[in-house]
Amino acid sequence: MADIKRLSTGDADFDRRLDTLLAWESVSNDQVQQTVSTILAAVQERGDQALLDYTVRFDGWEPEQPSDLEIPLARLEQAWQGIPAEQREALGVAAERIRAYAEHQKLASWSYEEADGTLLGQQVMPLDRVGLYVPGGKAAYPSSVLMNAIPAQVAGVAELVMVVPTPGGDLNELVLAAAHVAGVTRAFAIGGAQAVAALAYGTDTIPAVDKIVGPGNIFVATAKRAVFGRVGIDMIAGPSEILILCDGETDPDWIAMDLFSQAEHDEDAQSILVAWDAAFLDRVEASIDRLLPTMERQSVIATALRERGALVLARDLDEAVALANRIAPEHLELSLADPQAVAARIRHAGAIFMGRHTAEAIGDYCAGPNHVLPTSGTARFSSPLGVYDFQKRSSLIMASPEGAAGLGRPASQLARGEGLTAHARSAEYRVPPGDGEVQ
Ligand code: HSO
Ligand code: ZN
Repeated sequence: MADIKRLSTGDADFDRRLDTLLAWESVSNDQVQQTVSTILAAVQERGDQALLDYTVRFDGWEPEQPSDLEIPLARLEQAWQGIPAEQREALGVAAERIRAYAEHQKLASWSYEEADGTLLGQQVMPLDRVGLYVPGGKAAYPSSVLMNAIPAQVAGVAELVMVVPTPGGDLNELVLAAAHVAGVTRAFAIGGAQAVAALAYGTDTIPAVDKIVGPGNIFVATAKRAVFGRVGIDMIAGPSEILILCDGETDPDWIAMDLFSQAEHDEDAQSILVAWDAAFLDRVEASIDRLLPTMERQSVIATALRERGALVLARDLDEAVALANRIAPEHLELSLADPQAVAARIRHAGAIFMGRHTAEAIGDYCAGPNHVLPTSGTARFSSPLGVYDFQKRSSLIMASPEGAAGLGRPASQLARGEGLTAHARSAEYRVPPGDGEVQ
């Protein structure tokens, strides 16, 4: 039988076992912290020269001068032209759908006028310049380039600076093609903590950005955490997760493959099925056994299922929904009858895939919604990456003379309560004589 845990909510030790299964610690160790702070300091002090040195050391190729680090836009276009037509077509379809969805997310400015003529509102503006980190190793996903860059472009960000490590100087054509179709404005062949540092502090060659987005390894994640505050960051993403709630009526092969689809990302990925029909869990387990040997990434999937996967027997749908809210998964599939009614009861999930026909995998590529989602239970307090992450808000206040008088009094009361006389008098100046100063 498949090497995947079987849990039942009725078991005495269920809570403890589930907590153990969900535990995920993304904090980096002292060694990583130390390395990252050395790299950040080096880039801050020595700029381009540090980038050149680290590129030789970590990426194994030797740029002659800093300008060699830049990937010209014409090179992105060349990659776009050079990939097979079917891939170009697929990237194009995905880009268009991601863009259309993102357009719906755009926040608009608003304002309203009060009875005395005072105007209040919120003005929404795009960030000026954003850095997009694209990993170069096993997780070099062109789809992630689209998911990170397109919302920024839709927000109206003028400059989109991509960095991508190029081990051995080898560029990934699909990544470059995706950057082209997504509207990246500058690209650099650098990676690791040094690329994050360059984007945060700027060098003679790399422009400093306002926010850094995109996934990366532990060094990149640690560097992003470290520069947060000087620049914005999106989130610190953990391994992929899928939670499936199934009423037992979906083809068990479909369910097994959906579990595999996230398990194949990473040995640490998490795939969990919750059903309220024990015989169905047996059928899915049989599908796992039969299908696993046919998978290209069999060993990654097997490890992920063994270490972090589970088939969970719940008492009923209500208990399954409660479990989903407790787990707050990155991806939640509702493979059951009336998925919309059930979705309305889900309070915590990065993305909800409704119905038997909605494979999570289409969401990873081309459904339209973003595949950069909160992981490790962070869906309790955060949301998918979206256009709003590339927009910021300014408050607008315009007091009418009448409003200034009306608000001057409570403002000066509170200011004097705080012992701030300049505040109080500044507000009182706008209160016409006779309306009375507050003492
Ligand atoms: N499922 C991943 C995204 C991805 N899948 C990229 C395939 N390519 C996010 O959890
Ligand atoms: Zn995926």
